[in-house]
Amino acid sequence: MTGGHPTRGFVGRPRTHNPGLPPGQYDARDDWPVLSAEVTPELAPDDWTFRVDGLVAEPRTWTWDEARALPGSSYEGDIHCVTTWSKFGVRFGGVSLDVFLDAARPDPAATHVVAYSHTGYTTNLPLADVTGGKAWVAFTYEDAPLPAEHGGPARLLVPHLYFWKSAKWLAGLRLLDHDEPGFWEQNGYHARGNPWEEQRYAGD
Ligand SMILES: Nc1nc2c(c(=O)[nH]1)N[C@H]1C(S)=C(S)[C@@H](COP(=O)(O)O)O[C@H]1N2
Ligand SMILES: [Mo]
Repeated sequence: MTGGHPTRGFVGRPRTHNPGLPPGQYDARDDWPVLSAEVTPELAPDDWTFRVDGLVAEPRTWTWDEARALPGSSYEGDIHCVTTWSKFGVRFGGVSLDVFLDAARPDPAATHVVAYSHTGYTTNLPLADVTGGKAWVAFTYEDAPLPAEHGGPARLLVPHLYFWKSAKWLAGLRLLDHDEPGFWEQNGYHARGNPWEEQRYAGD
C-alpha cells in the first residue's frame, strides 16, 4: 500500500458509455463532417447581413461590422448531428441571439421563429429555444474565423438541439405566431429535434 493519490484514469473520452452522448449518437472525435444541402456560397463578411423581422416591434438589419461590435459571448460544449455524430467540447464565439432579439423587441404573440440562410435554407424553432442564452450567431470556431463550409462568415448555433437547426450562412430570423416547418422539417424531420429525446423524425 502507498499513500499516493488515486489515478485520474485515462485522458480523453471513451467512445462508448459516455454520459454526454445522447441515445443513438457516437463520438466523432476530431472529425467535423460537412453537411450541406447547397453549394457553399461565396459570402464575404461585407456581403453578410443579419435581419430580425416578422412579429417584432422594430425589424432590424445588422451588417457584419455592426454585429461584430455587439457584446460577444461563447459556447463551449457539445454538438449533435441527426446523422448520429456528436462532437464534444467544441468552442464557438459569437453574439447571443438575445442581444438581437432584445433590440428588435418581439411581439408577445410571437411563439416560433424561422431561421433563414443567405442560400435559402430554412429551419423552424420555438422562440423559447433561441432565447435565454441558448442560441448564438456564431462567427468563430476554436477562436478562428468560422470556415465557409461550416457556415462562415456566420451561422446559427443552437447546440441543445440537433445540428440541422443551426442554419449555416445565417441571414435572419422571422418571428411567427405559429410553427412553420423549414427545409428538413418539410422532408420528414422532427419539428423540435431534441437529441436527448431522440426527436429525429416527425412522430418520434
Ligand atoms: N444553410 C444550411 N445550413 C445547414 C445545413 C444546410 O444544408 N444548409 N445543414 C444542417 C445540418 S443537417 C447539419 S448536421 C449542420 C452541419 O453543419 P456542419 O456542416 O458545419 O457540420 O448544419 C445545418 N445547417
Ligand atoms: Mo444534420
